Amino acid sequence: MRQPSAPARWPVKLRGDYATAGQDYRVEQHPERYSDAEHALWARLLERQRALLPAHAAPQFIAGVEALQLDARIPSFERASDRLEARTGWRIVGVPGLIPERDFFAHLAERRFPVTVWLRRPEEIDYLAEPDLFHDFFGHVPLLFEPSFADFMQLYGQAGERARSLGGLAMLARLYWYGVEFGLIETAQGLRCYGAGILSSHLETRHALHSPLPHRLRFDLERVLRSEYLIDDLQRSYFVLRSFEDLMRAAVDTDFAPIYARWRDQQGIAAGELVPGDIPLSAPGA
Ligand code: HBI
Ligand code: FE
Repeated sequence: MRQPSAPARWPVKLRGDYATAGQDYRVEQHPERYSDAEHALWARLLERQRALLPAHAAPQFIAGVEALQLDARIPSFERASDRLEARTGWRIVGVPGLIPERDFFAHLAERRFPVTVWLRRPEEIDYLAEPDLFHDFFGHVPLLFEPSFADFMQLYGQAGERARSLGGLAMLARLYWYGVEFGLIETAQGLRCYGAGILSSHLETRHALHSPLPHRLRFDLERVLRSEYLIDDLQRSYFVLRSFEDLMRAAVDTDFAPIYARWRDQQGIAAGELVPGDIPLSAPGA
């Protein structure tokens, strides 16, 4: 039997309690154990991000937040899962924090989204180096109410094992980064954010839409698979979907194997660099 432990080769020391995790890294949430101070911090984070949504978030993300009926208490994963499962068949499972890729993919492939059970400290309200409950829950769960995106996430989990056998894991991780954590989408109101890493961050949300610095490029799957990323700074490029159906279709229709074979051993495209074929989209004004 494998003893669950924090994933090795992560750049920061992980703070979660991995000793109590099951073989698939699941832990109980125990919503009754959060302190009043933790609920208060959740409420602050929620109010601050919720205020940005009308002008910054994709309508599907906003609809997901509404469906979750969040309030000033840290949500129960069980209750949220019941709402989510009724809509797209996904459930939330508690985890101690980052888990090994293999286990993460296995949950996604079964339509289970791993959410970290602990909340950041008050002094980390603007930034922390590993995902916490606010990032995982507020950032990721709302879009799982969107049917195309929900299907894409399952497909992503299924693609993991195949990528491993083809030496494509590092490339596939870039699709998660740019397509799930830091994605933008075109809407009738202009560019909007849907990525969890954007919408769980006050700074990144404003940067993604209003800063003159980053590129906002038309989403292209092969381009994304070749693109390096920054894990500890505001992004220098974002990729823009036309629709969530497009993301799903690109993932279904593309044979990843020849793309891995073509680029696996090459240097990736540096963060913020432009290459021939890129289609920059105009920013919606500062
Ligand atoms: N574990 N809990 C958790 N959350 C993640 O987002 C996550 C992970 N393990 C691995 C991982 N992400 C990355 O390898 C992605 O590229 C899949
Ligand atoms: Fe995330």
